[in-house]
Amino acid sequence: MTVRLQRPLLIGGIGVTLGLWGLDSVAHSLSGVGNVLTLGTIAAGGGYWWYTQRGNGVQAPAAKIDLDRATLDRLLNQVELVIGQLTIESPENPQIELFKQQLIRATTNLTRPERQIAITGGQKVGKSSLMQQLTTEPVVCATPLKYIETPALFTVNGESATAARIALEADLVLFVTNGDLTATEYKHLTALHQAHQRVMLVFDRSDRYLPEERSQIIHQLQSIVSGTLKAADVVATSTAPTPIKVRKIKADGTSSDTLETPPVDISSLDRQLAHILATEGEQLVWGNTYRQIVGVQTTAKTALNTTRYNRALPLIEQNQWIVGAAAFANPVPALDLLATAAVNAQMVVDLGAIYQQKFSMQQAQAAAGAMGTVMLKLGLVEVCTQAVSGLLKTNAVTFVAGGLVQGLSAAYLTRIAALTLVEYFAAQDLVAPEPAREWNLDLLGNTLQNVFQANQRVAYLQTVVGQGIDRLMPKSAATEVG
Ligand SMILES: Nc1nc2c(ncn2[C@@H]2O[C@H](COP(=O)(O)OP(=O)(O)O)[C@@H](O)[C@H]2O)c(=O)[nH]1
Ligand SMILES: [Mg+2]
Repeated sequence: MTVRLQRPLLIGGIGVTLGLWGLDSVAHSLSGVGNVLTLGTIAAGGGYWWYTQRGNGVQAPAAKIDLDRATLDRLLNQVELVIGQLTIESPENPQIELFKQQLIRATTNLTRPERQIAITGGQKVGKSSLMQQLTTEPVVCATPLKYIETPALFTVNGESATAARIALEADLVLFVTNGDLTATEYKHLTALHQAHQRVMLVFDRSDRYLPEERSQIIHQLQSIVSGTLKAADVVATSTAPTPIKVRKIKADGTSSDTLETPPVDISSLDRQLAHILATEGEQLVWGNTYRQIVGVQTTAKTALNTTRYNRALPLIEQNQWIVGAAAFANPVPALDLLATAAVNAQMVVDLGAIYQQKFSMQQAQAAAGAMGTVMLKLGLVEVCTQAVSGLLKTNAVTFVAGGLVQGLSAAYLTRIAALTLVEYFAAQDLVAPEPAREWNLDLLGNTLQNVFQANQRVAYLQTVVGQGIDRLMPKSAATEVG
């Protein structure tokens, strides 16, 4: 039988050496620095690692970008580009209007006079008592303030996520703790800070300690969070002190016990809060606006990538079966060559075009060659051909097994390669300012591994094999043996 190719297969580049490229290289983050969004993602960062390393004198990493109006404007500009691009590529997308409104809201936010302060922390740490005190005895400052108590953090009922969201939506967070800061609390506090949230650490219920213990605890807290918060941002309060027994000895030597409640004390909190509001009022809103814009950016990017993915899929399918049919009709002498066939340069160029990444044929060839080499290094060809052979045994089509195994494996590997490219491109700048960038081979390799693992399921392979038999085998032959 003959299989007509709609497009020549570009075989080459198998000898590309990748000396620098260790396959076990450290995991790379797909998102750019500064694009922190969910607390989960940020919490997964280096915060706790750093905390545990501090004993060794390791300095805090300066991961956070400096925030100012210019940075905000640049970010805003980027997001507008993404939305503009989405409008070009998917004009009917109903989300576009929403994104635009969210951006308008984010910019209006910059002129909002009021400051919102979230009170957060674990269960029963004194959040409500603090809220009560702050509302009955307002902080003296020129700014109108609004307080909100979040649900308790670190609970299993799912309220933690709500608490985290509320805290990120506010302009400043009062993070309430009692004495020792747990690793979990530390992680959360650091994550808030990384998201450009202004945080004060409030050590409440401090009345339960003697004065010297209290100052010891404060010092300890200050040193634990020193990479994140200034010492002045760590304060002790007692918002609902417990009555204590006071023994009075009279002149005649007899004594009487009375219960006395120590006074509420939130004075250091009041002072620092007033100071922050007076000196950083604008920055608080910048941080808030930043988080809002990043939120829009993330959803807009997802929308754009979804559009592109939907356009890429038919191309991937087509390519997969072209390559599969070629390998079926003309089996290669060495299975390793399948890896080379699976990532052809034209596919790199075509998928790149969907993702606004322009590549010269030469660059595409280098990338394709590099990917083919990684596929070999990972043993994907072997894993794949063995799995396909295994599945074919149950299909009773052994008489063409040689070519068919190759055809199906090539199709499957092509799909893996294409999905890898798609994922890789999706992680790049979505609106490429300049053509032809350098390939990040580490990232490409890691993406390939992830995509392969995600698509390794037998059920999925079975689908490819099923479709492949239909497509690659002439109907008559398939029914004869079937
Ligand atoms: N001794 C003492 N107890 C406090 C203090 N603040 C709160 N509490 C008590 O701690 C418990 C939990 O307080 P609450 O404000 O409801 O904590 P929330 O669950 O974080 O809102 C209550 O029994 C409060 O009376 C304080 O400053 N000192
Ligand atoms: Mg409460």
